[in-house]
Amino acid sequence: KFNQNWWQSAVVYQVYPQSFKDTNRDGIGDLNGIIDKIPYLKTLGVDVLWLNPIYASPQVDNGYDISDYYQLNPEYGTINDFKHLLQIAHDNEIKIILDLVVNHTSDQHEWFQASRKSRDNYFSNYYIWKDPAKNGDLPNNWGATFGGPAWTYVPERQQYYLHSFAPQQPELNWEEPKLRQSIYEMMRYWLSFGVDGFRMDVISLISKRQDFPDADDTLPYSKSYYAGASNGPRVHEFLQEMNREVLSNFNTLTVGETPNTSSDQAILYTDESRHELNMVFNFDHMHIDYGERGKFDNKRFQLTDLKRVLTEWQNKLNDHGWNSLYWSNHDQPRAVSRFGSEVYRVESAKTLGTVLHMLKGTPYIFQGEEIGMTNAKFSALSDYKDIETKNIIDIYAKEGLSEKYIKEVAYLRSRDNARTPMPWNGTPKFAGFSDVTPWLKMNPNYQTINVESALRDNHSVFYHYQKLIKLRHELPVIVNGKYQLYEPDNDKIYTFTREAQDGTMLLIVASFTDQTLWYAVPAPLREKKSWRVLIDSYEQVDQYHDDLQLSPYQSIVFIG
Ligand code: TEU
Ligand code: CA
Repeated sequence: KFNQNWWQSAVVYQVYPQSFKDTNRDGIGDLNGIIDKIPYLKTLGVDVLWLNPIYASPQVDNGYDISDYYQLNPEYGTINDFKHLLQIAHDNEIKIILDLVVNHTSDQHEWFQASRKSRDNYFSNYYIWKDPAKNGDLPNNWGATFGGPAWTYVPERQQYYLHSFAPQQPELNWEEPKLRQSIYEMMRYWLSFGVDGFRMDVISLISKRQDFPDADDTLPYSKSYYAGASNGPRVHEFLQEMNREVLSNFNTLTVGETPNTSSDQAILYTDESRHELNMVFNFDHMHIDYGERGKFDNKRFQLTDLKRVLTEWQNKLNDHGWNSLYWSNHDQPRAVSRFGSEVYRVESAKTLGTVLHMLKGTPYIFQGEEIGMTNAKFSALSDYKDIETKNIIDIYAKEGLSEKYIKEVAYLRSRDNARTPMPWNGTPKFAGFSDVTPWLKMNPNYQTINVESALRDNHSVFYHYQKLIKLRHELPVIVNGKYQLYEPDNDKIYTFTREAQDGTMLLIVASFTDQTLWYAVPAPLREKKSWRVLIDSYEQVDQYHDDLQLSPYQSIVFIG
């Protein structure tokens, strides 16, 4: 062990439970399916699994609408199945973290069912209620992420409740001390049960400005609640309290999902001396291809922008705080389709892996990324199941945009691209995921892109990821080395170094183009003549040269 915190040298693998592996033939992935695949994950070499929400839920937003924090979704299995999964994972030295969704619950949660009844019962204050404005209007101008206003009226209370997402996801009121204690109690329950930490959903939104200010027009309507909800006045106080009351008593990994959070604010969340979270998910590199209409657009990113935002976060969180590293998750398109190339699929998947895993921070692999899965080309708009995509399809159709364009942006950006079931093999119906029709369509390319073929091919993306993970476990410079960017304006090649205190250096040269080209290593780095090849995505180069011939999407890491 060369690092004081285990989570700094760990690699996390994100499992989307409903799409991982179905064992009881209902077309929905389950806990026993995850148990079945522990040997696979062990072969890959990951240290931690993050499971998206597995709790009881009406599934309006695929489990991010929880109706009971203490019950599991019966479709995924029983509490004993979960105990069994934890046991087997731990036996294999794999930790498990759960999603913690405490900015909102489902409207079916008993707290909300009680809260909505009257203004003076035990749970009245568990949610955010506001009187109508003077003219009977909405309390303010905030819109919700999945469409419509962020306020919904309840006649019993003659008040509106706040919801940043769907109306079925009412916002919890963190100003209420009883609510906070209820949350901490629930967290202690799961940590005592044996889970190893939490990924905290939209944790940057839990503290609202109590004046609930109108948003100005710099924010898109669907995100206008940021005006009074993101990084609010008490968010750090609440997290420090949570840390004192819960986290400090357990050996956990905590990662906060923090929309609308700058790198400066991220330091406040993750600086160890502040006792809040271990790391946060930053969104800046997710926004470099947003267009005029936001996420659902066909704009392609620029490599120079990617380098700029990744470098900013690497530098800002070098001395204080810690980064989390990701290309994709259940809310984002597939990495290859978005930041690489579907033509050079294997090549670009490997290079994306290399770049991410050579950065400073804790890498997160989203299921299927390790076999280079792509976005899913669905034949009909009705194949999409995700609430966000359906809402956008509706809005764009009303705006009069063509079906062709709507299909294109859904293909480029829908959350369902990441959510298609894991293709374990190439057999028809249904790729080893299930024997019955899955809850969401398979990616139609499962006959070529699947786990079985990746495991059969020594040069697959899978084995490249396996090597990257192993390197992180062996080389302290990958965990601790200081990052430096070279040639910020080069729009084809991403070159950076990592330098450990003992002088060990890594030089990473990664091509983001489909051309073959000659690349002159920057002058200051040529001096250091003792470079050896650590890993080459093409497995061809065996020696360092000042001038490198790079094939499409090739990346090479040198050590010296
Ligand atoms: O996502 C939070 C979030 O900020 C979303 O608006 C996200 O940006 C969007 O999905 C991208 O288009 C989290 C969860 O990861 C997401 O799955 C949930 O739907 C959301 O919270 C509500 O719980
Ligand atoms: Ca099942």
